[in-house]
Amino acid sequence: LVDQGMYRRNSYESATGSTGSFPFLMPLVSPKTPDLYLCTPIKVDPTTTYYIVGFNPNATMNTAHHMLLYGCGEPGTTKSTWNCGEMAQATAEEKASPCGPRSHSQILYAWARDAQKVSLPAGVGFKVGKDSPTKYLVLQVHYAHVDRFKDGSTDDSGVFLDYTEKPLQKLAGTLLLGTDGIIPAMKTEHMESACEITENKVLFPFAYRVHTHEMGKVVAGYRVRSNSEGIQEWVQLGKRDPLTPQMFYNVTNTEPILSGDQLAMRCTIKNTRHRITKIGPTNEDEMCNFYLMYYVDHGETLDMKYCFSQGPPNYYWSNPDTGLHNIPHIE
Ligand code: IYT
Ligand code: CU
Ligand code: CU
Repeated sequence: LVDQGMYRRNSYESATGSTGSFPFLMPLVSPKTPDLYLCTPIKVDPTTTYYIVGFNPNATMNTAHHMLLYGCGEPGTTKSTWNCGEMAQATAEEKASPCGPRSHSQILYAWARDAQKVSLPAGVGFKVGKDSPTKYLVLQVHYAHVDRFKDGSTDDSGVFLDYTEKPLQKLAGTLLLGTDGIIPAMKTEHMESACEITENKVLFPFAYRVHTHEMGKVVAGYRVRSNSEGIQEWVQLGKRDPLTPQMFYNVTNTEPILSGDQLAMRCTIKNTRHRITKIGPTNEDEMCNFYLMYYVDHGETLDMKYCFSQGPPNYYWSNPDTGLHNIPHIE
């Protein structure tokens, strides 16, 4: 799976060639500052197309607070590890991704709280390597407490990537819905976003993940379809308290998403501060994200990777400028 020319440290890959389990682990790091976010990259062998079909975590909540696995066009750096947290200088527009600037970037896997192994649906895989924009994988591990490293102990938290080289027809993709915007002091705000699917593809949704910071109350995503009478039918894809572990969960409805459907999301954020809170990368800021994982059967995943709105006070579902009239105020 890995380009051996550039990265040799994970050299105990399966020898069978066509399928295997690649250990993508932190290279025995010893974090010394609490709340450190460490990233490590691997370059995928660019001469071969691989399909990642499962994720087997090698971590415990005693050590790792959370882990995220990103697919990137370019990594943020080619150092073997780097501090990829906070990024105080990053603006909300730059988004807190450990991929290179303006590079292709998507989250493939998320782990928190002793979550178990996950397999994609049978026959579904994330395409990486030769015939894919994902040329690198970046693992991010959040080390919240570092007491156990005081004596120089090291850590190899990470994830075993189950992969195959046998071509799969069903390709997995992620779509990220989110908002910008501000939440007034001492106010509960709804942050909303919606986009129409305009590509002529059939999406089979299978997992979702929500993300906010500490003031998030609920995040929900929906498929919205106008029926022949022009009435909008709402089907829930997922809804969750964002302060529960922010990993991928099964969608609540697996009905296909078709061209012409809208995808809509809402975050309810309760600003308990006596000052405004804006969308941004730090804990002093908030975020509002709904990730949808889907597969397509034959053909490529969506060109559309993001669905972001300006959020409050400029954008709500009911904004007459968006064409999204009559959207009920569901919670
Ligand atoms: C401003 C914002 O909403 N940032 C999110 C979403 C985001 C993720 C990725 C934006 C872009 C990306 O390439 I991947 I552009 C955000 O940073 N979310 C956090 C992580 O930092 C990714 C999260 O846990 O979902
Ligand atoms: Cu964490
Ligand atoms: Cu965030």
